[in-house]
Amino acid sequence: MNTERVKKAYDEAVARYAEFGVDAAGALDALQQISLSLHCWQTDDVSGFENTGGQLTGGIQATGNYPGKARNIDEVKSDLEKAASLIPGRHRVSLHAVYGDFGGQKVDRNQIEPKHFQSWIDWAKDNGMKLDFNNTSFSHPKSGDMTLAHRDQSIRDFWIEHIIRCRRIADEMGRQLGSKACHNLWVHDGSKDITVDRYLYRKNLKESLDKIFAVKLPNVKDAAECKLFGTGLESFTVGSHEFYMGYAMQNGIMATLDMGHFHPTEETYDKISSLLLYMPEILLHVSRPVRWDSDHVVILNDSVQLLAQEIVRAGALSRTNIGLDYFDASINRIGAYVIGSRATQKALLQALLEPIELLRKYEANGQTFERLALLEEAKALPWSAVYDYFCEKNSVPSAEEYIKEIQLYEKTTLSGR
Ligand code: RNT
Ligand code: ZN
Repeated sequence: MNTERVKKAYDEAVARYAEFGVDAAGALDALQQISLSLHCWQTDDVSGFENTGGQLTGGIQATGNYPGKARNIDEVKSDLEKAASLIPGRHRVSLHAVYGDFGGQKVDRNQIEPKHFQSWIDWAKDNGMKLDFNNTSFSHPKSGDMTLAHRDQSIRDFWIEHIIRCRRIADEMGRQLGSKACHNLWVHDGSKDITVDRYLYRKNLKESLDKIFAVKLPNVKDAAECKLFGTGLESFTVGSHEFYMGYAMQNGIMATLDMGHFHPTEETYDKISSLLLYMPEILLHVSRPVRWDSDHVVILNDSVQLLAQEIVRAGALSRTNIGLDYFDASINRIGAYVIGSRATQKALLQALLEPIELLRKYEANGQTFERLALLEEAKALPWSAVYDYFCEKNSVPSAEEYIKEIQLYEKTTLSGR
């Protein structure tokens, strides 16, 4: 876009926001400080590089077969670099255990070590990025319907070992990169049909977690992710929201809120102010469920806007780790990163630009008409001019200009795969 026009529109926007006492330049400084954690698994539809040719299991699914899927670590890196070059600001990358650099060897999940992720750490260093990490308990012959909650002690032990190793890898990432790594623990454990021994499975999961977290690690921020249900595991999820909420509070770890993991009529944002009264930090998986936890690409919709508003209104930016989690195999995958990341940033910026002082005053005075009217009017304030300027300031294409960059990358790079 024409840089001068962007600057002019931005200056106009600054003046308009100033009429509400909102400091638009200050909002951009705040946005600059927010790092999103880009989930590596959008590059290859959650396949990873164990070279076992396995299928995605564990109640999750990536649908579509858009060409250009990353086939090796170099392609994942190249795609992440391309996406990052089209998203303003400095961001993190979240890896899954199956994305290790195994050098063609068969390394089972209970054998992975920090050395398998050293090339990722070096890459992150070279690119000025920080890393986060996730255990992979799905898509494995020993995972079936249950892992940490399994009736069989030897299966539980296998997965306990895997996750302790994952936390050690995260610790090493955090240590070398000088920024604590979030380790997100998610297991799909559940069952398809009526389950009568629910207490037993939950007790098993709790005991497994106690063993996993008994190992204290200084460079890790631990989180655990709940879920309502997975496909094929519709009747019972061992790690429900209440389960992990209790566990996280009792054990000083973070709860992860994945936007796809609640009832369709439930909104994720409303959980934030409750959780943050009891735990110091939380982790988000920004996603877009469509009818179920279908992990569509994040867009600027009500749920994401409500989430961003709640974080900003609660003054909770520094206590919220913002990760993305979706895997759409039906569109250009780099485009998927860029749309979702930029939508999340736009929601945050809108929230940072909200005329909150006046809204709070109205609320305190019981002026509910005025509050609703200003909330409506705030939707139309020129936030997009501020976002375009943010892109230009970060030397990243503004507005729709990234579309042609992605088309070009598809032509020059992806189409050869
Ligand atoms: C699955 C969880 C989990 C995964 C990733 C791949 O329902 O949301 O976070 O999406 O670990
Ligand atoms: Zn998730």
